[in-house]
Amino acid sequence: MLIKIVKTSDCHEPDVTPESLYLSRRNLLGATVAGLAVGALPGWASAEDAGRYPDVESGKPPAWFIEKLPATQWGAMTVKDEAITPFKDATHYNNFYEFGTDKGDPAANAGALKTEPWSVVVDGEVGKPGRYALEDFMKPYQLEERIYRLRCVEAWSMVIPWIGFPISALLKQVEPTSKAKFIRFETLQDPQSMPGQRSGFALIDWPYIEGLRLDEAMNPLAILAVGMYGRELPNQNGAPLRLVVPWKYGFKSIKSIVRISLVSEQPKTTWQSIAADEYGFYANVNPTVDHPRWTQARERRLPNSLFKPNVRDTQMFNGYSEEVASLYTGLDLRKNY
Ligand SMILES: Nc1nc2c(c(=O)[nH]1)N[C@H]1C(S)=C(S)[C@@H](COP(=O)(O)O)O[C@H]1N2
Ligand SMILES: [Mo]
Repeated sequence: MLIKIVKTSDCHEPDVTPESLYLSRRNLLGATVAGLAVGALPGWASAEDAGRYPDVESGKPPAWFIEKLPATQWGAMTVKDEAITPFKDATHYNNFYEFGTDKGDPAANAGALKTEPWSVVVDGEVGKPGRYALEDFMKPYQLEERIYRLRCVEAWSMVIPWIGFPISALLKQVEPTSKAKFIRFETLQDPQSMPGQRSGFALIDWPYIEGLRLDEAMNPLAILAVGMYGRELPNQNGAPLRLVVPWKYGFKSIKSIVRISLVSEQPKTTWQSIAADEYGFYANVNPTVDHPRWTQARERRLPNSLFKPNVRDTQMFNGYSEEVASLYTGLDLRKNY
């Protein structure tokens, strides 16, 4: 069976996180959540916005991002009683196999990704197909901050303040035809800047592909993100445009998107193609349906360590049942994992 041959590939890691990664970290949570401490302010943001995440570094964001930021609606649909994961952890413990399979590889290697200029193609079953420069693609949308849990299928989780806009707003713009039943997303393919695409790690048939049913994509929780922690997305987190679907396992939240297609058939997604018995199309977070090789009943909330394992119970739909459970009435979630 395929998965036995390709051990290193699988979207799993040992249960013990290297403690050195976390033991030395300052705990920034109190300060960042309350937004009280104002550190070095990046020149591009208003003092108030920068004060939300005072310890976050930023390069020089693109002009379109700076222009949109002041009108951003902060803190919508927010996880209120759980600490935000420190920026350092959210940007140095990543899955982005285009840049390598170790958690530190994306931070180490994604600097080579060129995100400006960037274009996005919208095609398939839409009334208004097109190819857009990112700044034009973004024009119709107002940005919102959404503080969401992110639960990886590997049983770790974080809480991340994203900046983005609902996919429903995009669908309104592009006018899906009556044949459109799914939305399919594609990541950039560029072996020159993405070492994972040219390594011997040939398991993934690049580019990375993900998809949603159209009604899932219409759910207000599903967003396309262009930023996090009050700044633009770091490359390792999927700059300049990524999907965030917080009630599904993290692998659905595809990074560095270059193509969005409305399609009539369920798209064949990357992890499903690698091991369909382990990673399904739906990938809804579900504590009662275990991965064949580990339990999904619990998760490690990062940052954690050997001494502070920070283990918590996994919630159905990652805690978003109220918003999304009705999408799946009548569907056997054990079969449609
Ligand atoms: N193109 C692409 N998108 C991807 C991945 C990837 O390897 N390639 N990994 C996925 C997985 S498994 C997870 S858990 C999340 C991690 O997002 P983060 O690194 O911003 O926390 O990105 C998802 N999106
Ligand atoms: Mo993941």
